[in-house]
Amino acid sequence: MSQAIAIAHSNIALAKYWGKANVEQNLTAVPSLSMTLDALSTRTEVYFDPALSEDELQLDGKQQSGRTKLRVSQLLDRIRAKADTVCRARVISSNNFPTAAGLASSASGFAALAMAASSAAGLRLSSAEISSLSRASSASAARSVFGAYVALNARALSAEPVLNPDEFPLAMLVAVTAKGPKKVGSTEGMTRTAQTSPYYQAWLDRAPAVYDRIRVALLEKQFEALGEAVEESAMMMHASMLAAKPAIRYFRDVTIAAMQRVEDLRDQGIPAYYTMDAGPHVKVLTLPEHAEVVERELRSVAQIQDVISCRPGPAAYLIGDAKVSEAK
Ligand code: 2P0
Repeated sequence: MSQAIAIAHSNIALAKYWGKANVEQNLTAVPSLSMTLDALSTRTEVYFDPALSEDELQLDGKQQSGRTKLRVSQLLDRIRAKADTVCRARVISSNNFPTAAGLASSASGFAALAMAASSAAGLRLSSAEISSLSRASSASAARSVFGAYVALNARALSAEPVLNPDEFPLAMLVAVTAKGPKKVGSTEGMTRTAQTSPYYQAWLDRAPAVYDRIRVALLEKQFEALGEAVEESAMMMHASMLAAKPAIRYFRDVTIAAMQRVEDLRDQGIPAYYTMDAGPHVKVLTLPEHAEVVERELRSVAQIQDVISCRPGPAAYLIGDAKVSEAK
């Protein structure tokens, strides 16, 4: 039996991806750029076991079936094809944050799975190859293979690192507004937006220029220009979804209240900018020296349940066989 354990960290897109250029291969229609987060991670153990007749998936202590398990098996199938084996696997994965609630669990999840499973299968793949395997399952996962600031170009097979954390240390405060899974998953939401939103084409037309501004502002360490473009990317993406039929609205009243609080902070001279993904949570980008006050302000917003203070996180990595858990 061969086994491996990997840890990957979640990421939040500063420049958003929404929409596919190729559904079958899961290639993205627009370029995206993210920050890998140190405080949100997934730990995944993979055991290839000849005694198994089918793959098994345990997620946060619960045996999984259905679509979640199918997506895992599809990634394992790609690895089995590369490694020339038919051996089934037992996968044990846990997140240190709520699963499937818009905190990018599929990003860290599939990155950790691709790294652990390829290693357990005896493959020695480059980071770019692991990123490509992750992307085929979930595009945002391609970015979680790398640390700090990471780009995934439109139609790219794999992501690439853009900047080291020490070159531009930023803080991302994740305001958790509601626990539990979201109503419309990202993949379904993207399909509906592409098929029904009159603003989808406008999003496709404008997103690359906003991505360029985000990339340049990051490389030139221009925080205000970065923050303004980050908000623009999020709002343009959500506008395209809001115009879908039926509308895709991830915002709740608490989401709007948190956005308002961030704008109020800016009026008081504190540089902070919000971004939202496929869920009600609000993520606030600020400079490390303002992180404490921004966190305190967010905690005082009614209905915000928790605030997770993040800094740029590491690339995905394997951990030694000695640390394989006894419980299987
Ligand atoms: C992003 N999101 O760039 C965007 C912003 C959510 C909003 O990537 O269909 O789970 O598996 O490729 O990667 C979430 O979508 O979607 C996502 P699939 P994924 O982070």
